[in-house]
Amino acid sequence: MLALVRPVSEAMARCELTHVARSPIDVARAVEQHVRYVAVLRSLGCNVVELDAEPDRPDSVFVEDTAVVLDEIAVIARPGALSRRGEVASVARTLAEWRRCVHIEPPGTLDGGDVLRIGRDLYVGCSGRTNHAGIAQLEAAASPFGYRVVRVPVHDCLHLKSAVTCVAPDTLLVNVQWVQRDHWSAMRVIDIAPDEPAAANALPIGGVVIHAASGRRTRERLESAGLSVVSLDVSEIEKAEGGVTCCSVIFQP
Ligand code: CIR
Repeated sequence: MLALVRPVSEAMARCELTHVARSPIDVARAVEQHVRYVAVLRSLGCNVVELDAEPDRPDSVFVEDTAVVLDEIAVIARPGALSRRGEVASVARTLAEWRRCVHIEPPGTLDGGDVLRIGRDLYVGCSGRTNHAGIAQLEAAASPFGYRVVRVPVHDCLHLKSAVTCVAPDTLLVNVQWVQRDHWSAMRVIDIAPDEPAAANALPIGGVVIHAASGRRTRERLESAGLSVVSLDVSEIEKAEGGVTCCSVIFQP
């Protein structure tokens, strides 16, 4: 697997925040946490490609939002937050090495954090960041390759993948306060621990689930379900309303 990442911006303290109250971010600590995150990706067999830092773009570490890489094409996002639109150019240039790039155009907006792929199904969050025009453009780009797009309302959180992620081929980790589980009736569902609302964001790689250390009780649930978990302290990334999926775009080169 190839993992596209970008270093933490020095300006991260000026990040976008929607559902999280602003609290001081220790950028040096965020940098250390990100270095450990990248080391874990490498240890799990990912070939890491690091984009150049974008020091003036506070949220640029959250590369997940900039693109959706399918087997056949890369869909270059058009982030819902105006301050993030400039992040996509360098991602598109880099991804062009591996995929034909299709761009989401105005008035469409789409954040990669809203796209959950399960097989040939793309579940797309109707969130504050991703609009119907953006989803329709994603559908037009992906459906010729046999992908089915399913629109999923989310509320009280930033992205679909704040509320639900796939932790194993047949298993989801879900916060049912933020998304309804009935879109996935055929799958096994693990509920997050109720006092850890942000804990549904998990990143599975090669049979291991990367998960934030702040979700200790949810981690216990994952392990009780037979999953192997690597827990990472991402406290500063969480203060920027990010999680473990947001800091990479992972695909088969
Ligand atoms: C934002 O609001 O855009 C950033 N502060 C956080 C983005 C997190 N990305 C993600 O969950 N995919």
